[in-house]
Amino acid sequence: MYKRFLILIFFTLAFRLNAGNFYIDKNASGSDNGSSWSDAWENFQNINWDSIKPGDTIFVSGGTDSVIYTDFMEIGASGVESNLVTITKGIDPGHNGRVIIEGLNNEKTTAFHIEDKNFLKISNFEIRRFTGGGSIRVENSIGSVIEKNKILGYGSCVKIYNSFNCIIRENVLTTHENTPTQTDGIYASQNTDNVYENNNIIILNQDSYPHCDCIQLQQENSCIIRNNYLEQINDKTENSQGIFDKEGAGLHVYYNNVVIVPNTGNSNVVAFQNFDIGSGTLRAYNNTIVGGDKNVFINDDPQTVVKNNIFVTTGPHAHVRFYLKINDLSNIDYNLYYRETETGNDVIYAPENGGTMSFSEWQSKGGDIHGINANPLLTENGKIMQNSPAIDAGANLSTVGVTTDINGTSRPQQKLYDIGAYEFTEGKIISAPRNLQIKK
Ligand SMILES: [Ca+2]
Ligand SMILES: [Ca+2]
Repeated sequence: MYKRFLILIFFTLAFRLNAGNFYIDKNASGSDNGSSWSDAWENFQNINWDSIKPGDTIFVSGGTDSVIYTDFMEIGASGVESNLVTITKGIDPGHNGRVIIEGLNNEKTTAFHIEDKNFLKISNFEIRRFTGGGSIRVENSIGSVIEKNKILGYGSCVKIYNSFNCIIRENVLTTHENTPTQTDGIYASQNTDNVYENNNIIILNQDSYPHCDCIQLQQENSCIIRNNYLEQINDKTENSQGIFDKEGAGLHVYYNNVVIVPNTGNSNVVAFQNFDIGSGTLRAYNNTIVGGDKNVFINDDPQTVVKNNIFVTTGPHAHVRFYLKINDLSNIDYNLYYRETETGNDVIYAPENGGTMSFSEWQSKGGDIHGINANPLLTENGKIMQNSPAIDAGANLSTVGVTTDINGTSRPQQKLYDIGAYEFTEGKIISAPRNLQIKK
């Protein structure tokens, strides 16, 4: 037994020692073999992918301040589950500046392309002005991680297809201000068990034609969307959605997201739509959803659970819509509804008599028995202020995995769970603003 343990240690160490570092620097002028900064590969095409093994890291030089690459990378190696292959910005002095990958005048429409390769991590790059679908594009991949990149998209920022157990996290994504191209923050299609978390996504595109969503999911099979700050800053009144989740399957869990889509009139702030072929079921917990005149929330799922969410709308139309009969209306509870106009309706519950109803009528049907119909007192970025009625008014959702807020602050603070994405912590924690943007 002891011997077997030693052998195990030996192999673990051997594997670790084997994991290597490789280097790319467009300003290097050595042997171009990737072995050191001085002998770094001089462009992305010169990478010898056969030499890249699980656990290896490829560093790209950012110089002392920044280096701009007009280049693209077709990923040619895989990691394994316990040892990813990492592609990231340099960390050594003289090489730890910003790595900017420039799309205009580029031969390719995407900066990084993962296809049929697994367990990769792409992190800490600045990518701008790529015109294709996905400045980072992932297809048929298992266990890959797209992390801490800043992308200015002239098309969609991150696209991921037919992949499994991938994570898109802590990216700062924004778009061109006026282009007829679809500029989604994240466009995901036909993936299974992916996680989309802690991203800041701001859609600036004003063009009225393209369908620009902060996050769009198409036929996604089970996913988690949590701790994201999602905002549309433009004049579009349609084709501009926060989360658009269509024809999914499995469990789709959204929590601690702030979604702000103030101008929308004819599209949705958050839409969960099974249509004919979807069978997905939604769990929406502790989101703060602020929208224009209608369609803040659409749902096609009779088994849905919707708790601890703030729904705010600026107009008179009902903003929360349940199209199908909910099997158990006690699953829709502890939400706060607020309509800025004095007249109008709060909820559309389609199975019941045409379905448009005030908050009190909704409660008389059995919805939101512990809910609130009052101004949540939000800041511009969706935080609750002191004296907000959302403070200590939520259900304890620790059993379903909600134990922190959008900033990682543990729940509950004070006595009980707050409603919405933020737990109120007056004077205790200073956090960075979530609506960061990258500049051109
Ligand atoms: Ca879209
Ligand atoms: Ca609290």
